[in-house]
Amino acid sequence: MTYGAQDCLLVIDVQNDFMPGGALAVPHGDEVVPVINRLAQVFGHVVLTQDWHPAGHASFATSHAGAAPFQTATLPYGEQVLWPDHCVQDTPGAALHADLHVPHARLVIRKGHHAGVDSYSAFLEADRTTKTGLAGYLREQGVARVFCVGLATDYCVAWSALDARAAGFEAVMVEDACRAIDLNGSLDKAWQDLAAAGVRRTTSDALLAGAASHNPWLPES
Ligand code: VGL
Ligand code: ZN
Repeated sequence: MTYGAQDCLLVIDVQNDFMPGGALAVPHGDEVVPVINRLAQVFGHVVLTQDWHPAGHASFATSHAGAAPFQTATLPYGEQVLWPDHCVQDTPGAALHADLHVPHARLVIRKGHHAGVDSYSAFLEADRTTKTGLAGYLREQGVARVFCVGLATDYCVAWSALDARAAGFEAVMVEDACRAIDLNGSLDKAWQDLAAAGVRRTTSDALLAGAASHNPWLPES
């Protein structure tokens, strides 16, 4: 496997609120940070995302009378899991993890910013209609393949990989560079959906080994 100008590392939601102790903690979420830092060194093109909700967002349980976090609600665009308040715009919880070190990241996509619509995906909001602009950006940059990493495997990373495929990109999940929430079987379902959509799986070791032999972006040691 080689990766170069047609490849992009897509780093999903490596934010404080998804870390242990955070508002919507993903178990072992912090463990992805050093893995992503290593991987990013062999990609010339890196895009980051931030979950970026206004206060009172429709995906927050606190916005629905009588609702508790991790229940579901029916919103105008369909079923929505209700979450604890998280990643509120411009709060410390919405900031990227302080140890994430990707100085050459070119673009940060902020998603979930419409008050009434969630967006797990970096490409398409939960109404399945409103685009973030990422597909157009990647296409203009000549990207053909995206490598998806970050948090959470079964929500924002999986939805982004599926939508990458739907938009015509090759998509690869780097499984040890992701961690899951795993709510009511969501992780098994995500891997099934990903396989059915033709999303491939690899590991950071395999990618780094491939980079050592082929990748034009690898810094000389
Ligand atoms: C996410 C739930 C709610 C994620 C974001 O980044 O996977 N999950 N908002
Ligand atoms: Zn969110």
